[in-house]
Amino acid sequence: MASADPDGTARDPLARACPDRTDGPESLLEKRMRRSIKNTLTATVGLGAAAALSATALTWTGSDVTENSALTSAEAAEPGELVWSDEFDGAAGDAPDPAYWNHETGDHGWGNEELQNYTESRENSALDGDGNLVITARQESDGSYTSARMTTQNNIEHSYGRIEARIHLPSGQGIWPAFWMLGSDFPDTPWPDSGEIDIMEFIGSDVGTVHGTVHGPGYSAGDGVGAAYDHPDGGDFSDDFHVFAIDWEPGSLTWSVDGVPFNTITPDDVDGDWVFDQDYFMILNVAVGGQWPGYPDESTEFPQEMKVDYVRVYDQS
Ligand SMILES: [Ca+2]
Repeated sequence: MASADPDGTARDPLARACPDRTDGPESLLEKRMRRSIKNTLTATVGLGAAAALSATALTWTGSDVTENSALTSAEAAEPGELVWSDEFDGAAGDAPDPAYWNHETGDHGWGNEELQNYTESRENSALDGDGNLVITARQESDGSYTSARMTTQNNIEHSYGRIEARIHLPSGQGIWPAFWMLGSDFPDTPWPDSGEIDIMEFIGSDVGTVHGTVHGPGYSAGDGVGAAYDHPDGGDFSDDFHVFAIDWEPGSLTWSVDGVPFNTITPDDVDGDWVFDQDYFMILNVAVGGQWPGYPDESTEFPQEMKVDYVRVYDQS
């Protein structure tokens, strides 16, 4: 586990969201959006997984043919063999399987001035008996916040293929759930050189949008490279379960939501070394507060639950 640095400030990968302390959430979002504009998918409402497999008909704005081709080739393949999954079957109140999941604990802000104390308590992470892992962010009686952050480091580490999770997101001002990955050489190789792939981040006050981003040497924190994806019906991503995935090949990462691809990143898109040809481990967490999402206010309801139906890893086909 990545616990050698108890105060977390030196190596914390979640520092990705605070490039400089003068950068407010809006300007950071603008920065991310600016980088994402060229790959923004427009108005392909109702495109399901099957249609996504023939992605040649997608409509893009401001993109060129080369990028369309890259997307098509990345999405044209069926995922390969299922090589690992956690379906979170088990009795209500059970711990997530310790053969797969580590808990990272602490209340040091995690590099982003976050408020929560991550715990190993079943109050913050447990199976629900209906096939889901539930990570619960709580406000305790003393006003403090608790939640959970779980990783597969040293247990499940993988490269390439499809990495996906089916998640019912929490929401609210200051609520910041994520499904993401770090290079398995972390922390021996410090972040951001170790690399980070954010399959899904969600700012709980902005329920119509999810974000997919990479960070590496020369393109980390607010200079991470990625795209935002808006709910195709103008709806709320916390309304129900959604499937968040990357399709990952040597030299290419494609993000999708519910089978709809919305961004592809290749070495040409990053201003530094491509650090995505190595094994990565997975992370699930719900942060409370931080420089990007801002902080809970009187509108924020607790507890907030992130329900995860499954996490699945497929080899390349
Ligand atoms: Ca399940």
